[in-house]
Amino acid sequence: MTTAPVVPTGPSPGAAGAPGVAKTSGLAIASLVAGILGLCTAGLGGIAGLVLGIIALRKIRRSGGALRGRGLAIAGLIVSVCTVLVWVLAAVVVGVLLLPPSSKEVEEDRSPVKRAAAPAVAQPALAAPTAAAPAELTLDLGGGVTMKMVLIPAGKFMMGSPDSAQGPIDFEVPQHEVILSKPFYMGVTEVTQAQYQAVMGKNPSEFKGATNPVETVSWNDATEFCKKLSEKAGQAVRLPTEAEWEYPCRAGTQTAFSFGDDLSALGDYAWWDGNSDKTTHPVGQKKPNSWGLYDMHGNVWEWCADWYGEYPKGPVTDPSGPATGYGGRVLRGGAWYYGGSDYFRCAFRHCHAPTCRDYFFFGFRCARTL
Ligand SMILES: [Ca+2]
Repeated sequence: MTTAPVVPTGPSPGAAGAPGVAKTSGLAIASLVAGILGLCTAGLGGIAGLVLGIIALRKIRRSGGALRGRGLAIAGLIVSVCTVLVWVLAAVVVGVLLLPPSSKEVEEDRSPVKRAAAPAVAQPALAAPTAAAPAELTLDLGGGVTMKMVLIPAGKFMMGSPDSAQGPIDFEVPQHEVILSKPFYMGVTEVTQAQYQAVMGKNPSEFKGATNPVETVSWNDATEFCKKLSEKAGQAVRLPTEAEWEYPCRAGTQTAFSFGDDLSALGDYAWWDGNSDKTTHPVGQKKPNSWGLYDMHGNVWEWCADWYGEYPKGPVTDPSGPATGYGGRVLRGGAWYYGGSDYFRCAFRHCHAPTCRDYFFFGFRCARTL
């Protein structure tokens, strides 16, 4: 096209072939129109415009510039070329969009964030993970009465007393590793009389007080309370196993008490013979241990789920005690009635018949399966 003769601006003297001029200009116009139409018809018109424009230019060149329409033909060609380019570009874009995703993109699409946004039906095997368990839990016992619990993490600890410990009771040894493989909730306080009344409709306690711990309850009474509360609150409430009691009592320590080995600090954390004035006291008045639990030492003994029996000789996971034991259920933590240091140690074990409700210092606290 760059070598084509210059198109005269005026009518050629030998322009006898007017029909030829008209025909060539018509081709050029057709080229332009086809190119424009090509913009709207996804390329086919553009190709037609190209063909028509080239034919027009060839005829103009053969005529030695006698034929008019070169500008129109060139314009038609430009539009047509642009149309074809747009068409190719559109085809490339569409092709990219329709290409199967790369393995990386597939992996990213399975990320938790995108998974959570995807319909559950479309990704049944990749359901969104459950929300993390809250650190605290409040159970509704009805009548405005609640029970607060805290999340106890899964973990491991050394249960019992070392052989060399001063004054360990025989059944505190051998000290052994316990793994608690699942987190669980533990009552922040002993079960109060208001809580017991709300669930059981009665209060057997000797020392009356809505916020005092319930006492004069047997192991059977305690398990019945947990069963009824589970039905009422729709929660899996139960007594803690003995290991589930000692683990949060220690709260990460291996000392005699959760606050160390200094007996002189006992009064800051526990109601015992030295400060109780011979009665129970409202729960939660002394200092909590570092895991937020009150009265793990003192106030009332706390029933545990296990039968009382010998400890295993090696590491155990999620222990639940012997099958029958020695006829008694475990009690832990000491009580307001008792003096000395032994009864309040984290490792100290006590027991009594599960039917016994003769003592005004036997109480309990609840655990809840996660
Ligand atoms: Ca207690």
